[in-house]
Amino acid sequence: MPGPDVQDLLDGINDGKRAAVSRAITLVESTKPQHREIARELLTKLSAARGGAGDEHRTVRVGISGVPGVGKSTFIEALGSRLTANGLKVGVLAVDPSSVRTGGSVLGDKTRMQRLAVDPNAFIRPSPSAGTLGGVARATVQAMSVLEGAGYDVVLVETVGVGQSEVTVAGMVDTFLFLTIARTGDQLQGIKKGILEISDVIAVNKADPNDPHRAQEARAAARELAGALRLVRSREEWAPPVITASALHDDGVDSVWEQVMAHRAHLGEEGLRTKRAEQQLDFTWALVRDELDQRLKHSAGVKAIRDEVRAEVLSGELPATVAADRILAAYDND
Ligand SMILES: Nc1nc2c(ncn2[C@@H]2O[C@H](COP(=O)(O)OP(=O)(O)OP(=O)(O)O)[C@@H](O)[C@H]2O)c(=O)[nH]1
Ligand SMILES: [Mg+2]
Repeated sequence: MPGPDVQDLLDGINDGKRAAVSRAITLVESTKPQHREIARELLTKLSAARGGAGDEHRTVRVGISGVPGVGKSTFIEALGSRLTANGLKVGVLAVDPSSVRTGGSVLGDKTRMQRLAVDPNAFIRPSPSAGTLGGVARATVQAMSVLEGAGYDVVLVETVGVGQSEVTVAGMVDTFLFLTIARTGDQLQGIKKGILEISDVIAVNKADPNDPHRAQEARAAARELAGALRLVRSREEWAPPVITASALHDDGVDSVWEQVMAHRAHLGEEGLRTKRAEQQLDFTWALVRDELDQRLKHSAGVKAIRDEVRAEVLSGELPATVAADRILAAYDND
């Protein structure tokens, strides 16, 4: 990709042109130094434009997580279609750690979002496939800025609830929605405590209205989950609501959205500002750590001693503390 013209892109984005949005996101996903330079300029100008309008908190940022197959994409299809029907512009981004692993992007998902995929008021972008989770997060946050600059009202970020990705996504959105399916008793233990700690709204999906047994199971699961949640989150002002829904039948999806809005109202203007500011600070350090990690990996000095240090640590000659000091010294001397 040749270096695109920033003003061209800005004009296109301001006009809400999808092609410009698409090109801008490709730009911010690029890891090439010369692209990063232009991307920085673009993002600075976009954020200045938004700040000037005084509505930088206008876009609703929502993270949606849950294990594979729980119905995230189906839910986004139902919710997104409702929102665009109400005249809102909806962006859908994905943070997919499996695409980090395989290097391929996994939103074959557009098949689960057939209506949204052709909806002129929706923009779906698969997970960037480049590099580490940190790299994907960086690209996603910037893609979000592009969408906000282009006047998108809602940005939904889908992520699979495995590994660290949900924590990463929770750190870039206003409200974090956890989708699960009916699980009770011992199965409830399978839900990681960590995810309950970061969720703002929880929905038990696949509570199909045409399947009373399943719907009833979902309600029972929701009650149990609400109980478990009270133990984990007893000291907080916001008690995350647990409700049932059926994404496939578009049932209860509106109630989930009401709860997302209730959480937003609970945060309030000032709370939202503080939350986003703190996220920026956390993200700053995450970016620094990620970059340092990359530099460490590519350091010539470290490369030169890596095998030797490895062998000595494995044979027991070299204690870990001394080995770490030697690696850091090699890095510093680069
Ligand atoms: N019965 C029923 N099936 C559902 C519901 N929501 C989703 N499904 C089905 O569950 C399967 C997985 O749905 P997806 O939306 O692809 O799930 P996902 O969480 O996005 O999955 P990954 O992207 O692979 O993590 C599909 O066959 C959906 O049709 C629901 O409310 N009820
Ligand atoms: Mg999906």
